[in-house]
Amino acid sequence: MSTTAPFTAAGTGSLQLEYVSSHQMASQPSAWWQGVLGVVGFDEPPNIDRARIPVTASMVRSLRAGDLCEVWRVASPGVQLSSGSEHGKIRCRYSDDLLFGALSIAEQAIDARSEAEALQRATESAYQEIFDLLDDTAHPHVIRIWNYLPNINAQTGGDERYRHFNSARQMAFRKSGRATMGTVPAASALGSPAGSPLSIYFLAARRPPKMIENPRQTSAYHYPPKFGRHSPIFSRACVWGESGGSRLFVSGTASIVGHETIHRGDVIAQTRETIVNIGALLEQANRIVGSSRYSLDGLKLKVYLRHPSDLPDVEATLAGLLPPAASIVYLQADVCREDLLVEIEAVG
Ligand code: 3EB
Repeated sequence: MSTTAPFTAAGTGSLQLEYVSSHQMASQPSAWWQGVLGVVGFDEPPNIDRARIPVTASMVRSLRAGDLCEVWRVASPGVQLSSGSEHGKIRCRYSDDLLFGALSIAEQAIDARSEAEALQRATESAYQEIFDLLDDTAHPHVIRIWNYLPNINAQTGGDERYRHFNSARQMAFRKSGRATMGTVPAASALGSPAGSPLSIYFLAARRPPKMIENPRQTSAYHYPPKFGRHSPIFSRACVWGESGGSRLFVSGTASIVGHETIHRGDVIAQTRETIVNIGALLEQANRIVGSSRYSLDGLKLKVYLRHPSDLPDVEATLAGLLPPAASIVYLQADVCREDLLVEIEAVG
């Protein structure tokens, strides 16, 4: 290994996503920890005594396995990561190629005249901090970003909180001079319980990903104004890395065809439609990598249910569509349209 370069090149193919319990995590060897970019707990931040590793929580409740954590790791032997640092509100850790970052902002702590203004300020400052950090660390390309905002469907100041979030997110992209369509990150935006902080985590890279849109769906950044004055800024999916070791990031995907929600009130049909949408993204991804590298069988899925009582129906539906050994984490979260009962994101 080179001792002069600040970090050993990670090799783009070595980015791993693992779901492990905090118990399993505690018994990992230091070689495993050496490559950990960041750890995400669901209900609450996991209790990890590794001060330098960014640890966060989405605050959404896990519906099955108790204390699973989402671990993002670079698995190249001998990889050297930055030691983990704080930049304003962001905690991050990075290799030459990849950066994981996380931040949480309590809206209540923001000086504003209204709830809507506090949420917008929190969102804009979060994104501003992220973009500033990435300019500094030379990982300018956001690949994937996860947004968890409390009470996502609640009305305030004459609009839904998700829509205020969308306005502020779009403003932050514009102010930083970033594109607001085309080369925008893959993303998820979900509701966390009232009183939670706005919680955002992300992966960024030195080299750009290849963005993917879904031919069955209107691009989110082209949604008509009836879904909000400012469109959501995200791509349906992206592929990052060299073809042999690339990773596919599928954004939060739901039962939307064109720009309309379909199968209102029918969680089973919504689940099926969502898997058809993910299938369409897999096809696009395979076209980009020039092989049949990606399939439903190889995905790690995160399934968000609005109503925990829908879990048996959704599990049974997915059991009919996915292999028995599929990696699926079920979480309770409000989805960003009131008529959506389920949303699924994936990594391949
Ligand atoms: C949709 O397709 C469902 O606002 O970042 C999915 C993924 C959704 C990301 C976001 C929203 C977002 O419009 C909602």
